[in-house]
Amino acid sequence: MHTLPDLPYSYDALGKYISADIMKLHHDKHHQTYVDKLNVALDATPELKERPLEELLKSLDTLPEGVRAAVRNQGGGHYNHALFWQWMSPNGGGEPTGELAEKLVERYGSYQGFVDEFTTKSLGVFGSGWAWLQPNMDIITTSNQDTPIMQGLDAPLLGLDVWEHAYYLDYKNKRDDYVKAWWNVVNWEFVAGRLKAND
Ligand code: MN3
Repeated sequence: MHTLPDLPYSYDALGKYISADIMKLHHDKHHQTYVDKLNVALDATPELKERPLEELLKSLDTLPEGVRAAVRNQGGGHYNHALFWQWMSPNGGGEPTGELAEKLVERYGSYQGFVDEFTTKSLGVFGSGWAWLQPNMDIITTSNQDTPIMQGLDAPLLGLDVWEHAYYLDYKNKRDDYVKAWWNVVNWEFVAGRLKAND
């Protein structure tokens, strides 16, 4: 049984940038639904129930056809959102330091250069999807709930949900305002920890 992880902070903790209304809807309804639908799909395939979600996502091609789409969409949604809550923090924002900062500057010229590139790619996602920073410092995007590990890539260091459900209540159709605000809550400590774990 997969379960919904608690938010690591209160619903209103990011309030200035992302409202409690959005956090409640996004976590309690959207994420919960991914978890529930994943469990329903796996109920029909008991042999997959004990396998870690990451492993299922990395081997989508080998899964029975009847469950593959559910693992991709609902499992991907669960995996992405479980990380997304941790990628934000009421103590977030500012700039990364240490090895992460060095690597970003090496690749993008400056922290701002990285932010600009990541923002451009986020705004370029047509419809629903995500933008990612990979351990090799590539910035990539995926559609729907697809996640880099499905594509044989490393687990992302950082990801941004650009589905409308992530911002519509606060920002209506202005995805650019949402992305601009989001930089103020990015949990760089968590991102840096993921880079370290990848070394
Ligand atoms: Mn979402």
